[in-house]
Amino acid sequence: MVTTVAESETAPTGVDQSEIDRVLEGRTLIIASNRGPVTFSFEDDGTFSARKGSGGLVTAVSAIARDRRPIWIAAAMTEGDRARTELAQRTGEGLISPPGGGSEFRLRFVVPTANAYRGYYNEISNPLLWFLQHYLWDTPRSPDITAETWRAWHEGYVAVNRLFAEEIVAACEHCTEPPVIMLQDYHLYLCGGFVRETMPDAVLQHFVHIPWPDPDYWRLLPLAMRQAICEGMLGNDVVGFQTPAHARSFMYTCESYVPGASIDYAGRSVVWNGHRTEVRAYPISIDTAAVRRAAYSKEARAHDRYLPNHWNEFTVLRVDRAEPSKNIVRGFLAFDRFLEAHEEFQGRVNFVTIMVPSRMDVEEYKTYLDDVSATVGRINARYANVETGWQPIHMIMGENYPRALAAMKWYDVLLVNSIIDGMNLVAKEGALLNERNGVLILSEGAGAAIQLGDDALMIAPADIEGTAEAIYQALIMPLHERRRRAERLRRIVENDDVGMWFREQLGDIVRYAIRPDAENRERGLDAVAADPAPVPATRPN
Ligand code: GDG
Repeated sequence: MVTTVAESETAPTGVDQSEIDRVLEGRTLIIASNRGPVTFSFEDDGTFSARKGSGGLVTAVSAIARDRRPIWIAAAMTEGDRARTELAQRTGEGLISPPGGGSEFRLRFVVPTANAYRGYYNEISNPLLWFLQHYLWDTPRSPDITAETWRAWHEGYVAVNRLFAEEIVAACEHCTEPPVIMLQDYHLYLCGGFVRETMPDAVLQHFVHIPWPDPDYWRLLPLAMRQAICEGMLGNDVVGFQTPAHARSFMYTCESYVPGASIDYAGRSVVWNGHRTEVRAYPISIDTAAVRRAAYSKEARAHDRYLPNHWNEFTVLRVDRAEPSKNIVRGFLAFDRFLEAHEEFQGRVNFVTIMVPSRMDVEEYKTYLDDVSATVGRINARYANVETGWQPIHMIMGENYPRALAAMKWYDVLLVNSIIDGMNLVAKEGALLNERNGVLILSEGAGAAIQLGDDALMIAPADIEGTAEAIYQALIMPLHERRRRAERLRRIVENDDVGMWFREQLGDIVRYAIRPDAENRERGLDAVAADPAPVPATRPN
């Protein structure tokens, strides 16, 4: 059964665009994320060139925030970023503009030492927090929190979050009004609290792109770490999650691990240390116009010429970063089972897999990719037909966003079977772009299930037999049924552009963090205590 979102949990903020514009005018907007909107390279002739940063987060946020000319704070990822920062410091340039005079954003890089960055990114953020938040641990064996983890925590994660906070504060030096600061994702959980210590008036918001697990699972991290993470988040005025369930888990986690936190589950807020934090769900989406443009661009059309070599009478597609939470191996096992159970489809259906290599410096990712390759090899060996040259699985590897979008136009079935994930934007891109009334098979663990589940074939992510059956049902579904579902999916995505995701966050920032502040600036804790909403500290059933 598909979970529906209670209306009150996603209701629009009641703040219209003109009020957002009026209230935010004159306020500096700061966005902070680990990865920035561009990365620099140092050329032989002494100049710098810049390349657009990769990843869904950067694409989504930069597309919509640029009208407000934000200052973007990001970690220096390349030698070029570091050299460009040195140049800016030497010349007193302050903010870095992208080459070519683009004015849509200005940049400041945080430049941690290699050791600090390794601890923050390669030891805490990705192997620990990402795995925890996707429920990916094989708990009898992992994680092991050792002295080395603690060193990475203090010298890496805490230290780099402090650097981000310092850089944010420095960027606000000349602000006449308290700036609006929007923090992104799991790399920066401590940052809001650190900024609040120095700038009590700052307007702070944090959006978490990945799931937020239940308190029991968080217990696998030492109390001091999980408590610091929750308290850091409670430095914000508003915290946002992909789904209402993740937002509720956050409140449960605060109730469990933050002494003195008072939770209002009905009003969706946490009061701690004299400060109220609103807890909301903002399901992220795609920039529909930009995705369409990219899918029909010259670059994407170049792929239209050879991609059909991979298609068959029926084509099943998946597009993912190559990583364990996407559940790629089980998807292949389900396809194997489908071919076994429905021999009549052998030779007539191809499973095309587009995979973007990801985080190959994390051991589990490498091992997972090995598992994927071994599974593909085994299934292809089992079914390949030497006479016709047919092989069931076609694997296309490499970073190429236009190619991924071009492929989405063609599928008959799109498989998005992630185990537990934030949103899975691929489901939305496919629904928007597909031209063949393709059927979406969607995991209950994908955030997108809340919006798209009624018109997709839903599967439990570990259910190989059920996924095999869903592939069969999708391939035999009558045209009128496929068309009805595909049209509804497309309409849902068209009505839910990423612009709305951003506007709703700005609306809540205005509603909860700026308006009450302007009205009650001097009241401090009184403003919290005087709020008419009761603050029951108990969980709803
Ligand atoms: C996290 C959360 C959440 C595809 N090939 C390439 C490429 N893509 C694009 C896809 C899609 C995006 O990458 C992946 O979207 P996901 O939603 O699966 O995102 P994650 O990367 O897992 O990121 C996730 C998301 O944040 C946003 O909040 O939905 O749940 O895990 O747009 O079309 N992108 C590039 N090169 C490719 O070859 N750069």
